[in-house]
Amino acid sequence: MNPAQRGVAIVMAMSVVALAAIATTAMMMTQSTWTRESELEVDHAQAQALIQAGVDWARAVLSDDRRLNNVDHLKEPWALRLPPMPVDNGELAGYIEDQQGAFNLNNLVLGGKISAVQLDRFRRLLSVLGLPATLANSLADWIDADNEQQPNGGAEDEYYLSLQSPYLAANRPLTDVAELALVRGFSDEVRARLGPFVSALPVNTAVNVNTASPEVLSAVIDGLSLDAARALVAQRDRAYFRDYTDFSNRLPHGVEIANSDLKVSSNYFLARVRVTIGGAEARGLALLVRADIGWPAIVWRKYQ
Ligand SMILES: [Ca+2]
Ligand SMILES: [Ca+2]
Repeated sequence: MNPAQRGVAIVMAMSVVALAAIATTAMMMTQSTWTRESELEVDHAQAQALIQAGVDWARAVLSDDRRLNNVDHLKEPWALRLPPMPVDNGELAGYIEDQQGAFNLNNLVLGGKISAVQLDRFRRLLSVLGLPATLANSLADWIDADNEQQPNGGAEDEYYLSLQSPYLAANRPLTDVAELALVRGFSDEVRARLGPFVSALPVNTAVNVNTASPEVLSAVIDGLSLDAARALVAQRDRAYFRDYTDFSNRLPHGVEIANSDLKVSSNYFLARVRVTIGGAEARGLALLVRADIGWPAIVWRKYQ
């Protein structure tokens, strides 16, 4: 299919799920007593049904994509942002983000213990973003199983119990990037700067070199400067990496990779859906995990 045909196919797939949701909502509306009091509740239910339709659209698109190929890059249909689509009394819009194009913060710890290699990579990411290296220590302590504080900015129970509203270190993988708000040093400013480059996935994952930003590529590949990573991404925009060998062949002279934690495909995606009904806006997001067959499973979902 050419890009225009693909675009049409996606919009059609989206329309089908959206229509199903609208039908459901319409049924709920007929059943409810149409009083002023119930109006807000119906709008809320309608918004949730539409958000679910948006998430199902994302699942359908991702499942189709896996049937067609085992490579994931930013020119594929799943990566297109859809223009807002009109629905009853409002509109629905959404897009999908590859979570393996980001640095998975949970990679810092493997089997409860800090990975020195991953800790170094995360420090490089922090440095590229102009953030203090000490953040790597506090986050590693937050995730690792033990209660032994890392030097230089580390923090375990003793630190968190000394806060005005005390709590304990999680000592397990992050469930969501939003949890960073609890970790020592991760202020609003830090999280705003870091947010676009990180994810928090339930298992240790590889980085997809077809979707990773220059910042992330430079962090996870030894000897790849930010400028070299930018040049590589500019080249990738013209021709995506077909496989691992293709990627390693196109690296700058002298940069060697010898690790299996780089890939050209992804399994974890975030679906972001926005619904506007009668001027009110609702947002939902869902972390999806894709298997080789069938619709991706929902790891978690949130309404905002
Ligand atoms: Ca694909
Ligand atoms: Ca710990």
